[in-house]
Amino acid sequence: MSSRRLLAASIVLALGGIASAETKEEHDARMKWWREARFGMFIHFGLYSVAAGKWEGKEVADAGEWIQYFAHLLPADYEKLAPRFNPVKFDADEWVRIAKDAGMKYVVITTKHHDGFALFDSKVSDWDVMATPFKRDVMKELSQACARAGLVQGWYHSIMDWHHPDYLPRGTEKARPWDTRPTAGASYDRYLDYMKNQLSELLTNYGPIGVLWFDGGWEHTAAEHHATEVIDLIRKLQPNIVVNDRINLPQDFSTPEQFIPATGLPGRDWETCMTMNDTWGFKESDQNWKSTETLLRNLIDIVSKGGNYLLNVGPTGEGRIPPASVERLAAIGKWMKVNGEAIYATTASPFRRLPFGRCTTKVLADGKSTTLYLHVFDWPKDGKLVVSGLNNAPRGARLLGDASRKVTAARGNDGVTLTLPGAAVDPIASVVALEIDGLPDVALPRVHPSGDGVLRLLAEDATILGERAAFEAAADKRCIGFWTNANDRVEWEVELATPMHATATVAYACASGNAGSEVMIACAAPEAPGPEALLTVAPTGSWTNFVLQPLAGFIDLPAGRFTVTVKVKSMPHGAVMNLQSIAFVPAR
Ligand code: FHN
Repeated sequence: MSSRRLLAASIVLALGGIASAETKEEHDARMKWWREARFGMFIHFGLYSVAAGKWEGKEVADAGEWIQYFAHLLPADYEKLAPRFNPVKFDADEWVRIAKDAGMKYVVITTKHHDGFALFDSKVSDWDVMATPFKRDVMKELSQACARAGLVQGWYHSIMDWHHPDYLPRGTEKARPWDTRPTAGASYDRYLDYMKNQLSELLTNYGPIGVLWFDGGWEHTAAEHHATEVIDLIRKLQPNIVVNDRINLPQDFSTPEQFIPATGLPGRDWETCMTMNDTWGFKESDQNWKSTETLLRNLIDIVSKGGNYLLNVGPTGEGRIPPASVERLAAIGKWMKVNGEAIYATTASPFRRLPFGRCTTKVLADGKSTTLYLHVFDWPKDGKLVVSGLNNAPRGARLLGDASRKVTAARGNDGVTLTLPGAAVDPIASVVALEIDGLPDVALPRVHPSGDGVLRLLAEDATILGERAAFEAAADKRCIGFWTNANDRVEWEVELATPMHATATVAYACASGNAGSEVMIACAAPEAPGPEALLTVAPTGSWTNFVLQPLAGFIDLPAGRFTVTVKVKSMPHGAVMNLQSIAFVPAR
C-alpha cells in the first residue's frame, strides 16, 4: 500500500471509520467509466407495475410505485398483487437493446423499492419474485443481458421498507397510520441485518455491479442506518462500485431529482434522475410525456454542466417498456449516433451562458488543445455564430453530421465568430466542434449600459449560482424562477466607463402567499465592497404579474468592472420571487 494511502487509511481508522480510504488518483480511476458514460437508464419495475396506478378499479393518486402508500394498504392487502405478477413479455435483452440504442451506457434497476418486494431470488425472504407465478430472477437475466451488450449494471435499493416487520418507523413525515402492525419487539438493527444480507446477495451473485443507488433513506440518520458499516460491506464485495448519496453519506455522487441544478454542482459528481412522464413506476393513466426535444436538451444541458442523466422507464406489468418511452429513446439514440462524441467523456462548459445553446468540452490529453462542442439550439439566421468571451485562437471547426459543409472560425473583438453554411443539421440540436489552442480562456460576459445610458440587468443575462433557481422563458415571463432555495443567488458582471449616480428599479412577480422575502442587491468590485440596497418582496398577485418596484434613494455605481449580486436575506415562505430585471437609471 502506498504511503499516501497508508496515511489516508490510518486517518480514517483514527476517526473511528473503517471505510477504506482512497487517494484522489484511485477515486478518479474508479469514477472514470461513470464520468465518461454521462447517460444511463433508470428502471422502476415491480409489483406496482401490475397495479398500473389503480386499486380495485379506482385511480390512485401520485406515482405508480407509491400505490401501497396512497391507497393506504396494509402489507397483507398489497400482497394480493404477488399472484398477479407474471411479466411474460419481459425480455432483458430487449430492454438492454433499447437502452444501448439510445446511447445509454449503464442501467440502474429497482432490486427492491419501498414496498420491500425483491425482484430477485433472495434466500433471506419469501417476499420475492420466486413467490410469484413468474419465478424468474429478473436481476439475473438483466445483469447477464447487460454483460452481453457491454452495458454496466447498477442496483437501486430502497432502505425504507413498508413490508418488513422490523422496519421502523411506520412512517414519519409521510406517516402511515393505517399500518397498524405491532411495533413492539420490532428491531431496526435486525432490519438492517436483513438489508445487509440482501445487499450481499445482490453484490455477490450477479457479477460486477457498477452502481449502488440507495433510496428511501430519509427516515433515519446515517448513524441509525449504520451507514459506514453498510458502505464498507458494499465496497468489500464490489471494490470498484460507485455509490450515490442517499444513505445520508455523500459518497460518490449527488442525486438531484427531477431538476437540473442551474450551474451544476461544481467540484462534485452528480446525476439528475428524471421521469419521462410524471411517474417512476408504470401508471396507465399517466400520459404526460416530455417531448424528445425536452429530453434531449435536458441531456445536453446536464452534460454541459458536468453531470450525468439517469432517464427513467417504467415497464408495464407484462414486462414491456411503454411505446412512448421506446419512441423517445430511439430518437435520442439517432441523435447520439451522430453526436455522441459531444456527450461521452466530456466535461462542463467554460462559459457561464451561451445565448444559442450549450457547450461541452474535451481537453485533449496533452492539454495543448481543446475541443469545444457547441450545441446549437437556435441556428443563426445569418449563419454567424458568435462565441462571446472566447479568447483562444481557433484552430478549425467542423459540423457533426455533415462533414461536407465547411465551417470557418475567426477571432474578433468579442470572441470567436463561426460562419455556418446552410441550415441546421438537426432541429433539436446541431453540434459544431470547435478546436482551440490550449485550455479554454473565457472572459466573463459583461453587461454595459444601453445607448440611452440605462444599465439593464436582464434575467437571461444573469449567472445563477445554486441548486434550484433557474431561468424561465414562456409567453408570459422571462425571469429567474424556481427560487425556492434561500442559498441560491444571482449575479451579473458589469462594466461602466464612468461612475453612475443612479436610481434603481426592480421588475419582479410574486404570488401573494409567498411574498415577504428580503433580498440584498449589492454592487461590488473585487476586494472593494460597494453600495447595496434592500428589497422586500411585495405580493404582485401572481407569478406572472410583473411590477416595477423602485429602490429607495440613489445608488453610486463605480467605474470599471464589478459584480451586481442578488442574495436572499430572508425567505419566510417557499419561494423568493420571479426576478425579471434590475434597471439602473442615471439620476443626472
Ligand atoms: O420515493 C422514491 C420514488 O418512488 C422514486 O424511486 C424516486 C427515484 O429517484 N426516489 C424516491 C423519491 O425521491
